[in-house]
Amino acid sequence: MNTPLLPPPPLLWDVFCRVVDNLGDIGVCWRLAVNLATRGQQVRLWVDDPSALHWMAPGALEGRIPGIQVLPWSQSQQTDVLDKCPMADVWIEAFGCEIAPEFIATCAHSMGARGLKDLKHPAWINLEYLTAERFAERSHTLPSPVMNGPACGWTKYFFYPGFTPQTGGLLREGNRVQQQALFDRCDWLQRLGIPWQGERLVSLFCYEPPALGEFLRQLQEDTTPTRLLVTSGRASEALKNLSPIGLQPLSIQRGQLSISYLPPLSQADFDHLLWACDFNCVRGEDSLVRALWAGKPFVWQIYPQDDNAHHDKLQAFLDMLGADTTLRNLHHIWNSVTPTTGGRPWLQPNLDAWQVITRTARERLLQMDDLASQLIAFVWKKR
Ligand code: TRH
Repeated sequence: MNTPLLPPPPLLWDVFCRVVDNLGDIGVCWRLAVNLATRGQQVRLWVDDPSALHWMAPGALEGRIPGIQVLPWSQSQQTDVLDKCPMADVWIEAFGCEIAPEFIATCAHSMGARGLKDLKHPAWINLEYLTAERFAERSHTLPSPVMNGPACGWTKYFFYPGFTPQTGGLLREGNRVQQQALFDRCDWLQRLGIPWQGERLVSLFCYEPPALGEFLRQLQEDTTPTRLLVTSGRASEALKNLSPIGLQPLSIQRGQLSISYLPPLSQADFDHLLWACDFNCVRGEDSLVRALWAGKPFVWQIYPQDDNAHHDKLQAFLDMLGADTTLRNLHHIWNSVTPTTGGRPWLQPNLDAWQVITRTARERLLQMDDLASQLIAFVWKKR
């Protein structure tokens, strides 16, 4: 008789997150922590600025999310605290944030002191930024030997999220498709107090795209009425700074355009927003992935880099997406790759075509193993 295969025992993961700017650092790390925890893992999330978790993940800071403990970064530098912490099986350095030297030293010394020198040190992973550029495939899982310090001789591994099976894949919940199928947008909009009358819904999560004013003008003059759902923070600030529109406390109406300003949403509700809308404006990294899973047409504002390195990254993404000319034009204008002048490149009549493009890419991406599952499998291979 065959013995049934037991699932591997849960591991203890230390995820390290430094908030540089915006919401993506903590947004990605929190989703990763949840994805690992729902796959039976234990996670300690060490973060220097957890403030956004108050609204992004209610209950997280109070320890109410099973399997996840949020800890202040400063404690990762306090040897008296660390001496009482069990050693983790895995370390994840998110986006090249460097683990505190005190943390590494405490772990290395404790292994030495306990005669564990020859045992495996924690699997050490440098989780990189998401890109569709080819180097992600080439660099995924490459080792990087540690050359000095108390961890000299250990090995870190690069882990690249990505859009092909040769990369680490994307963060994705196991029940995502079923949840979206059960979603009722009328209920959700009502719960948020949005006075929706059946008009087209467009979400706005962006930095300060120079084309924003032109976009709003087009929506005002369109034949189809639109309600813009503006996320809190930089997007609503960007609107405030557009003099012809001006910011109102709740909602405003101009021509065919109505605007509703949203409160900060939990990550779960941020997903609901993308599910509810007919067109999504997203930015950065995590919301891009969520827009893909939402399967609605979208425009992506890429995180800008000084030397315009983000232009190549954008092209690689559009190639991966299989974007047609109109969708490329829209992205080029939204990201100031081409000037905003002339043309009315967005919305009708291409929403249907853009939706097909998104859904086709989504089908392909759904075939890949997700990032958390790939991380778990990789760590077990290295043990
Ligand atoms: O905030 P971002 O622009 O983050 C960026 C990018 O990650 C960029 O690559 C990185 O270099 C930079 O940060 C440091 O966009 P992103 O990645 O989409 O993260 C936003 C997160 O905020 C996402 O997890 C969704 C969440 N969010 C909510 O949960 N509720 C909200 O109301 C809003 C507006 C966002």
